[in-house]
Formats: sequence, C-alpha cells, structure tokens
Amino acid sequence: MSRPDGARRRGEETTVAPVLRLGPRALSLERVVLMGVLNVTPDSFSDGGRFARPQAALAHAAEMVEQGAEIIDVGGESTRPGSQPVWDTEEIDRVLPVVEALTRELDVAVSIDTTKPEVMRAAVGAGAVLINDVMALRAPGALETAAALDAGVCLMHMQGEPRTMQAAPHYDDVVTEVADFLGARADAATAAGIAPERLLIDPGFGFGKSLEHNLALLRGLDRFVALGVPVLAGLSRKSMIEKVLGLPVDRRVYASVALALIAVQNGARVVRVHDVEATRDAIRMWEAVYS
Ligand code: HH2
Repeated sequence: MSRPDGARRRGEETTVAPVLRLGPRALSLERVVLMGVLNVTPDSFSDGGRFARPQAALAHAAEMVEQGAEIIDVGGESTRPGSQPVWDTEEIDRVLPVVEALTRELDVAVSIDTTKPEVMRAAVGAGAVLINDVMALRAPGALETAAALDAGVCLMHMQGEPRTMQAAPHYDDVVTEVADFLGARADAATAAGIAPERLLIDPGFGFGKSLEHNLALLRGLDRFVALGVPVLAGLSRKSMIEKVLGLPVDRRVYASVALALIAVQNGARVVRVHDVEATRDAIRMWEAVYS
C-alpha cells in the first residue's frame, strides 16, 4: 500500500515512487499519468476549431479531468504536418484566456504546448506548470526562459519543422539518433539549471518520422526509459493509424488506445491523449494486472 510520502515497501527493500515536479505541484508517476489534449487552434488535425472559445475549452477540459486527466495540454499553434507558424501575439491571445480559466476553475496541472519563449512566460505567469516544447527548447532564448520559470519541461524530438517534416524523414538508426538527441537535450536542460525531476522526454511520434520510424520508436521505447528521465508518448489519433488501418481521424479511438497501452507496456509514464476515458480504462486494467 502507498504511504503518504510516496514510498512503499516491497519485501525488504523500500522504493520511492518517482515524482514529477511541476512548479508548485508534484505529480506522482507511480501510476501512469494521462495528459488530455486541448487544442485552441482553428486548424489542428484532430479537433481543429472545436475548442477555440474559452468557455468551450473549459468545458472540454473539465470533462477530461472528470475522466482522469491529471494534466491538460493547451496548444495555440498547430504542429500538424504542413501547418503554418503563428505569431507570438496571436498564440498568446489564443492560449492565455484558456490557461487562466483552467487555472482558476479546475484542480489540474496546466501544460502549455509551445516553442516560443514569450508564450512560455505568459502562460506560466497565468498558471501553467508544464512547458511542452516540440522543439526541446532549441528556439532562441527558450532554454534560458524555461530554466528561469517555475515549471516542468517536456523535451520532444522533431526532425525538421512542421511545414516540411514529413517530406522525406531520414535516419540511419532512428532509435539511437532520437535517444541520443533527447539525452543531449536533457543534459543541456540540467546544465541550464532545470532540475532533473522537472523533466520529461518524448520521442515525438509523427514529427519527421515515417510509419516504420514510428513503429521502431514504439518497439524501442525502453531505450528512452534507460535515459533515466520519465517518458511521455503522444500517439493519439496520429496518421500512423491511417497508414496501417486507413481510418479517418474520428475513427481512430480503438487504435489510439492500443498504441497508448503498448507505450505504457514499454515504459511510458505519461500518455498524451484525446480520448481520456477510453485510455484510462485500458491503462488502469493493465496496471491491475501488472502492478
Ligand atoms: N503531438 C502533437 C502536439 N504536441 N507534444 C508532445 N509532447 N508529444 C506529441 O506527440 C505531440 C505534442 C500533435 O498532435 P495534436 O496536438 O493533436 O495536433 P496539432 O499539432 O495539429 O494541434
């Protein structure tokens, strides 16, 4: 049984459950954490335009929290293949009212999905406690900005940039190259002053990767676990499902749940999902079997 401090006894040995430090919040990773996706963009691939108004965004976030999401990931710039970048000010205008409303109304860790230092500063100022950066803090000023803010950081791998990344992704050894990259970015983050317990790493499924690359990364997830930083996996509704099953975005729930479960089985501790309830049930059953 869990003790209040997160330590539990297994035979003679005492293990301390890993904890993710998100600003003033501490999130236990003893059970898999569900991150619910909340895109406040007009053009996201899976839910574009549906949650652009703060009231609609808040209602959808509340539903995901009710279903078991412990993190809500707010995104104001679509990163789908071929998407166009937006200006800082436009992104801030989109996300800030939503981050404020979520922080005020819900007991949940709010994450900001951005690559821009200005957006990071504004969102954390409004209550966000996790910076989810698909560029792994490589934008000018991003590393220093994130280090100076009191928030967790998810470092994600992407080859190229969203506009062109799916044109011709190439790796000699995708698992080794992505793992080496994330190891180096985690080192850069800690060297800049970001404590290791503030960090997550993410191979970035679909970000400059072919179907074969995505499948190899999922099979090889233990290589990322071995880096000693908790792994986040985002596979929900992604086009790899279309490539295997030929299904449109609104019919990818079952495959998304299967992929989330495979990621968990291979060591992911946080899953970024659109369909929170379905994923939660699958993962809690998996945990009942294996914990
Ligand atoms: N995937 C998307 C966006 N952000 N962040 C992390 N850490 N990992 C991911 O796999 C990831 C991410 C793309 O999915 P979505 O937000 O649904 O679409 P869009 O970028 O079109 O808003």
